[in-house]
Amino acid sequence: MMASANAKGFLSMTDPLYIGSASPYMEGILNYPTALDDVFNDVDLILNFGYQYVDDILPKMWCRGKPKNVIHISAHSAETIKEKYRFDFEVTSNVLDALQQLGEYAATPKQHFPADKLKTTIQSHRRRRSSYGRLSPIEVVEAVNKNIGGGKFITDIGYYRHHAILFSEPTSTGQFFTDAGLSSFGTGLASAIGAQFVDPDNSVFLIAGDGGFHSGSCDLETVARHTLPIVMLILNNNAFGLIERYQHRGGNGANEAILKFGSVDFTALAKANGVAGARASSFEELDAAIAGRDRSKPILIEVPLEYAEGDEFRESF
Ligand SMILES: Cc1ncc(C[n+]2csc(CCOP(=O)(O)OP(=O)(O)O)c2C)c(N)n1
Ligand SMILES: [Mg+2]
Repeated sequence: MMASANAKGFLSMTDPLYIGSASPYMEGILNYPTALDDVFNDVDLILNFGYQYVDDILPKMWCRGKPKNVIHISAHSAETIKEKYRFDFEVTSNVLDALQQLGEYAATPKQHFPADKLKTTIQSHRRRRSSYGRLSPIEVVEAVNKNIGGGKFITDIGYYRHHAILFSEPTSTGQFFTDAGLSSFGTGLASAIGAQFVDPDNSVFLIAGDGGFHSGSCDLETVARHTLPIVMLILNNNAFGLIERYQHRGGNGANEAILKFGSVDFTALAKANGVAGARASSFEELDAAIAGRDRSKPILIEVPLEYAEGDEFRESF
């Protein structure tokens, strides 16, 4: 079983049948070029529950290896997007009822489930720590995982969010949110504000890139005015990192004039808006800053970001 990003948490990572989530960028991030082949090659039946094309688990990710039958089970018909998403059979029904009925046919896990290697690879990446004063996005996600408790985890849009999709460990649905549809960067802070209003008793963690955060940082004033105790982690690489990767792949190099920007002191920006600011250059510093925060107030923690070597850019759509 695999979860789309926003369905993460419907099963525990320790469940032997649960693979976790998938991102079109996962083979590059994990430096595991056959990850999707290993998961999907031998599969002959795909059951999609509540599937939405915008959820970022794309047909190209599973259309490999053995021929497959695809069954779409959802409260809504997917007929209108059949050109992009081909299924053989559609069940328009209450998804929970369908799941309960199917439970009677559930298979027992095989001894060597092919996705075990994927889970092991994910675990080995979790343990890696940077040593160059900058953090990898995986370390930032790990710091959130360690401190989140029953809180919520929101991402803005940038390359790092695919690391969050793979490495976050929500224990229930409704805990991890990323805008996999329109993917408008700059919306992360507004989403975090909404989440904190809806759930004032639990912590809300936002991870945002510097580029995306520049597009919505005016709402720091909103955060301060309502004393929303959001933990904002700003991953700063002075660049539109994801777009830089696409431009490199185009073969003509990257156009630095539109990808790179000058250094901005996000801690000073936070303070100018009446929000506490801090900076963390190692996993330990980040963990300490999050754990030692005043939980009644917002905090912005700027994190110098480095996409790790071996984090090859590769996308499967
Ligand atoms: C409103 C909007 N404009 C442009 C894009 C295209 N886009 C996707 S990611 C990205 C760059 C993200 O940069 P940053 O937030 O710094 O994250 P990084 O990839 O550097 O970690 C851009 C421009 C978008 N998704 N939404
Ligand atoms: Mg950036």
